[in-house]
Amino acid sequence: MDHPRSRRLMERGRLRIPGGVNSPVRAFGSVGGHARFIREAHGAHVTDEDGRRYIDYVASWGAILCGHAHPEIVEAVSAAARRGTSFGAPTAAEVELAEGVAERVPACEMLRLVNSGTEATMSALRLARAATGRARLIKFDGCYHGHADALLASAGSGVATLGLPGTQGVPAGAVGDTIVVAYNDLAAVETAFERYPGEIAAVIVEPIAANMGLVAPVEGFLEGLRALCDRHSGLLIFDEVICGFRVGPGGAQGRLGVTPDLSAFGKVIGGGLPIGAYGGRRELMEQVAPCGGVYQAGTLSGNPLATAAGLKVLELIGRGEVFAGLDRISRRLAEGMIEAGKRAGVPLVAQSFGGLWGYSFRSETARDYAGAAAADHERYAAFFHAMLEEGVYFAPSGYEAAFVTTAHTDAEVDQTLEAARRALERMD
Ligand code: HOZ
Repeated sequence: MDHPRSRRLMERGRLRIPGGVNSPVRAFGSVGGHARFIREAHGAHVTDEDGRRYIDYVASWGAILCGHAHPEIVEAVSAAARRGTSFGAPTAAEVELAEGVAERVPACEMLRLVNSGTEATMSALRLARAATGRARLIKFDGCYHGHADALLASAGSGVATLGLPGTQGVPAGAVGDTIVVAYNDLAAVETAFERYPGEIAAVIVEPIAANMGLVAPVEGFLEGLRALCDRHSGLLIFDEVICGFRVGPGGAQGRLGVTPDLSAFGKVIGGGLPIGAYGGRRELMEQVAPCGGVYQAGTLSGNPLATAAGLKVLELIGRGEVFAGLDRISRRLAEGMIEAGKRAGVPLVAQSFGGLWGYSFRSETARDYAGAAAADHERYAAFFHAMLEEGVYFAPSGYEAAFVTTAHTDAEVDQTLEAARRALERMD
């Protein structure tokens, strides 16, 4: 099926915007074909410029938890806009949002709002380095923590999608203190701590990895990281930009029962508007300027539209059994996909946590980047296009996760699984 308006927009976009997109994965580079330009989105659906409507499992890469254009969020943002879109001065809503997060995530006694997940992880790392007086950092192969230089070593998401060995423009010195080990490999973390005694400031981890497809922590992994950080006086940073307030009301740390020293958030807490946040214990956060000497600032930080949306999301997830509902819907999808794979004789694994789920074309669940990379990404591309034709919009890369919102119902699940069965049965 042709998409002339999207096609023309892409051609025009490419003349003025690198690749025609403002974030690389959106260009459909690894799945082929051309991106769909989205005109509008409501509930569980997005509609492209050619008028085709899709069930959406991208959900703005996890930023949308309550469905697109949720009327109460739209109203909260509209009301905030009528009062002014940016003041560059503190507002009541910023205090309320910090209080709202602290109430739900006790490890975040204090919180600093920024504009993106990248800013949140970058700032948390700066704080960890200052607080420990150490420079080195351990990160995991395939985890993506935004595009700050020090964190762009062996990153997942777009870096993995494009198969970039490293990122041009990042000098060796910027990643010289970044130690990369395999996800779920506690022994490698221990070895790194022993190799650099007293030098490792922090271990940064996605507690549920969602930038190499979906890779769950094996039992004991996060607890082991906690213990190693304690033993070696390093800080544990949870990057909850994707999983925060998506897998449970207390973040992934609440659901998984492991408490980090610092946490980074984004996406859900902005209700679809640009936001990020990092937080932790008072004695750590008070090292951030103006209380302490760790400088970090931003003109639009704590933006009134983003905080209005974020506060409304926190209110909405406080009503009723939101996460039980998300768990049920995403479990149905994951189990249904596994079943569809079996019926079609296609190796397929899938798993789910609240509003986060994922599937991958391989016969065993991946536990690290090597496993995620070994999946059949060509098959992912073929399935992705078959599903697009069926009216289902997944991420245009097998290195991303899938999302559901509170607007996804059994009807969307049924439709998706029927489409998946047809698409898989057509595959060899
Ligand atoms: N690669 C990011 C998601 N893991 C952002 C993708 C986008 O916004 O295009």
